[in-house]
Amino acid sequence: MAAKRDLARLITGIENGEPAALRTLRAQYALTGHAHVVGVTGAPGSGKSTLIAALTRLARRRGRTVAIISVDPSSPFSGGALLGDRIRMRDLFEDPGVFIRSMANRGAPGGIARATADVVSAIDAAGYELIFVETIGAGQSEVEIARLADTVVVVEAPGMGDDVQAIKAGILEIADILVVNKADREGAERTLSALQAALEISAPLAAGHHGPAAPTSVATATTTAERWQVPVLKTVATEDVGVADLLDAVERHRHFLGDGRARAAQRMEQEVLRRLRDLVWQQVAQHISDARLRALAEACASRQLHPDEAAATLLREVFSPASADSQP
Ligand SMILES: Nc1nc2c(ncn2[C@@H]2O[C@H](COP(=O)(O)OP(=O)(O)OP(=O)(O)O)[C@@H](O)[C@H]2O)c(=O)[nH]1
Ligand SMILES: [Mg+2]
Repeated sequence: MAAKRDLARLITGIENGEPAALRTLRAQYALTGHAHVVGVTGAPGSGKSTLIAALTRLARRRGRTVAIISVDPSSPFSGGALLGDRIRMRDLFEDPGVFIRSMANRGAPGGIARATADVVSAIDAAGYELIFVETIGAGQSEVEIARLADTVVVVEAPGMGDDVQAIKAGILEIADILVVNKADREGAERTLSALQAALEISAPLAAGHHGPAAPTSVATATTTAERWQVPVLKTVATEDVGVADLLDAVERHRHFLGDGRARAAQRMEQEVLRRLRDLVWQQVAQHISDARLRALAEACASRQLHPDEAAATLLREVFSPASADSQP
């Protein structure tokens, strides 16, 4: 396994979009695809970091190497951590078999989802077996990050409003495992049954965030035996209660996924298209001159040209520069 220091440096390079780091990443690509990537998402303060810390300690006792990526500025894993939290997790920071990294939340070229995907890839290539990715479960970018994961754990806590947060945020659909953390708190049972009820409603429609296309044939896709039953588990992360059951469920889900080639290919279609979109935009943007853009914008402002026409004009000019002279 690569030294933590080297890995940390590579990740900084990735975050800064350094060409050398991206070259290394591409060169190492064949080494990736072995880690089990587990997304842990949920409302702020639901106990995601505490739960990940507990899962990590247990996974270490089971002999696995673990990495934790936190896409969450207020996390105990990141710089803004409360000192007390960091001290409580010092054993993890000092364990050579544990790599912890928080993502810069802003400014990553290509967006945080892309940067996170690349960081996961770097950690995967470095040989870590289990990778936890912590995100706050709100908004599109978190859902996008969750999609990177093989297994998505959605964490709820009781008493965070009458409605179940996961349903509101629309992240129930992406959950492979649901957790009611802080089960020592009042209202845990209510949250648990609310989640179970919500699951029963959505279960016939969705088969986890990987959708029904993962099985290799239509015949297997329709058999219930192939369908993952989303478990709803209770935990008290601060007291290690239910953590072993949760890690068992995570491992069971990995088992359920199997070697995952078909699923990976399906996910790669999206990945390739996303990168194509970025690439096309970069290439197009390169060829648009500020002066030309300003001229067209002025034509739009004086209502001589519709913005759609302006955009179409620019596109045409980029792909056939020779005809540019004849344009308005
Ligand atoms: N009573 C109780 N408190 C818990 C439990 N799990 C976590 N906490 C506490 O809840 C607070 C928030 O926990 P975190 O692990 O930081 O929660 P988080 O979801 O990572 O929070 P953000 O990263 O800020 O979204 C901390 O003070 C924890 O000690 C639990 O099971 N029971
Ligand atoms: Mg956190």
